Amino acid sequence: MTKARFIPLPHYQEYSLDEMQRRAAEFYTLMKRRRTVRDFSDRPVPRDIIENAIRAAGTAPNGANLQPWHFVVVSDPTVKKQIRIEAEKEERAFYEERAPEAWLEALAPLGTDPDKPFLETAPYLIVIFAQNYGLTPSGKRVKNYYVSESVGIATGMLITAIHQAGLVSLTHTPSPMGFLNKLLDRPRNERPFLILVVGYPAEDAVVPDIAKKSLAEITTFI
Ligand code: IYR
Repeated sequence: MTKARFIPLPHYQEYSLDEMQRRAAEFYTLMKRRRTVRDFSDRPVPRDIIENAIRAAGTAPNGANLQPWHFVVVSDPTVKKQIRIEAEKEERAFYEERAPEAWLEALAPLGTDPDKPFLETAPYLIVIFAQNYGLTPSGKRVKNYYVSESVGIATGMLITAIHQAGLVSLTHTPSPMGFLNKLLDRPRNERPFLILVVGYPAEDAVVPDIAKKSLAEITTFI
């Protein structure tokens, strides 16, 4: 059995109560400005911003610290186009055949449809893969734990990092997404989790007029 090794908690920063309250309020102010955007500009974005956002995502808490994720950053126009073609195929089947009426009704306020031009317009598609199990170099399976929770948390942190940097993003989930393994040459232990579309908003970008639930609606203090 491997023995645990401990070090003093590094870099913990305590703030005064005033400062903590100010920081909490300020962070909420920052986060409530985030909107999911579907109208992207093709303005280029320096790669180091994406690299640091992914580094931030990679700090996420996760099952047994096995870090069961892989991020494929797509900026190649040919690959983006292939992803768009495959995604729109699935989306057309979803919107025109597969989606139950109630699902389409739930989506109606968002105004989404099967056309996904942003998959080509935006400078980056970050395709997030969840590693259902690990693979040793010799091909042996290693169990991973709480994979969806871990990758979900990392994805949330990635979205936050992108917003904090001053860019916009869209969580896009063509379903099924199996085509991404083939297109991006990812191994069989990985399943596509979602595509995060990243860039600047188009100058004339619009977003649906929808609201978040209030604190009282989403919280119970006991
Ligand atoms: N995957 C489709 C449909 C879709 C589903 C949900 I739930 C959304 O919140 C938004 C879209 C699409 O990307 O259009």
